[in-house]
Amino acid sequence: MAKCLVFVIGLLGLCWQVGCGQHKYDNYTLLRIIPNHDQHLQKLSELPLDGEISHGEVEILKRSYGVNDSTDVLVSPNSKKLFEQFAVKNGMPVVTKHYYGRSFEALERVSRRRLREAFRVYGYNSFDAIKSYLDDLKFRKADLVRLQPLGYSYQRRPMSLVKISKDPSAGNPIIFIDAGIHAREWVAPSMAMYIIHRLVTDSGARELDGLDWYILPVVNPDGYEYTRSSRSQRLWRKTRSKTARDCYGVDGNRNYGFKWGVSGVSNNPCDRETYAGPKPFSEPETQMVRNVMMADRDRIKLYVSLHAYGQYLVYPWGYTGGSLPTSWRKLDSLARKVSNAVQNAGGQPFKVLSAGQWYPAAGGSDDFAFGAAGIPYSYTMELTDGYEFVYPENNLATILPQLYEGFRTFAEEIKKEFGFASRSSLRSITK
Ligand code: 0X9
Ligand code: ZN
Repeated sequence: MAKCLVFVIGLLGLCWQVGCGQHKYDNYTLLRIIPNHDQHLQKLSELPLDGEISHGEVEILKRSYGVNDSTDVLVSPNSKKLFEQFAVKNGMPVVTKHYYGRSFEALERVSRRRLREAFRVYGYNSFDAIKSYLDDLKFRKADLVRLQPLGYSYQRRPMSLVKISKDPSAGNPIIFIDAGIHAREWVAPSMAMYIIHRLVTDSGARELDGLDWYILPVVNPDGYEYTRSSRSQRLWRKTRSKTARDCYGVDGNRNYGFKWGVSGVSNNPCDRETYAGPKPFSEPETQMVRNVMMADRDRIKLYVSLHAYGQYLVYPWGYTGGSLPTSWRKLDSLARKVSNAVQNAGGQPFKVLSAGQWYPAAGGSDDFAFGAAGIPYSYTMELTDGYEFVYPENNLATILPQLYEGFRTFAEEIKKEFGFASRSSLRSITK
């Protein structure tokens, strides 16, 4: 009886704090600020404004990379006015867009209904559906597909690396793609799965000649499933490890052990966005990606981490905007070729620049791949623009094939530079 009373009082306390039946983002507004001057960019780079806007009330969903490229912020009812004043005071146009409308509720109903549905290539699938599809693929396409168990996520979900190769013993250059380190960026795992689908179904495709592909479609399955569990958690970003009393999750893309913590991170375990973790590689999920990179660091020539949103294709360094790698021209030129290929297929071009010039943030997987594992081409690809994180599922059938053309270009170019033909022509030159 006493226990029961304690429970009820606890529940009432919780209701008082967050409001029963209410969701974290109820009445939040998405504000879109458009800088049209260098000074505006400077002002925006100072966000969030400490002291003015308390933590948890404002989430920066996307930053500007230059003038006329929007900064998107999700603001609570309390901080909306402050933010609008900030924009107006600094002379920046600000557009208001309500984020949690009825369409979002409908989306939740769909995903709930589909919780147990089978895998769909042009869809947002559950982690279980993805896993079953891959387990099955391993048998259906045994000549091409192998699954390498990597370990378990924090909540004990089994993770496997999908290895696709016509000849695993040939020692081909490897393209390594991962997706879904950020839970809410649903389009990324769908892109990764589409790449797998194309690689195994396109008969006569050249992408598998002289190249091996490693794909990890959901790096953060705990977070991913959490965003699928309810409308109120749709915008969760981090992992789900317990980091403090009542606080969960680490930003996996701040957790890699290269220049860890030097810029663009939060040290507060309760920060919903960019907490870097208690130490580098504190998360089993980032450890697994690191292990894949390090085990084949000599053969992996291209690493692409799939994210959303904004249609950016960025390369190291991410931890600083103050310097570029000596090979930045090569990184830049390959990215532009990829962007052109996507555009020629009817897709949107990418904004190409270094990640740190966009906004500095340390501990990303791209910097680790490039700076620590020595992978010569490393990118973060931010998929889609115009719908923030809730990209309409109906559009996937249009955009995934367009984006795939970018991956074909990646493959062609990596083969040209590192493939068997290039190696033998090199040998004949050096002979
Ligand atoms: O901030 C991030 O982790 C990435 N953007 S996202 O909106 N998907 O969260 C960009 C990462 C770019 N790379 C580095 N800063 N190292
Ligand atoms: Zn991301």
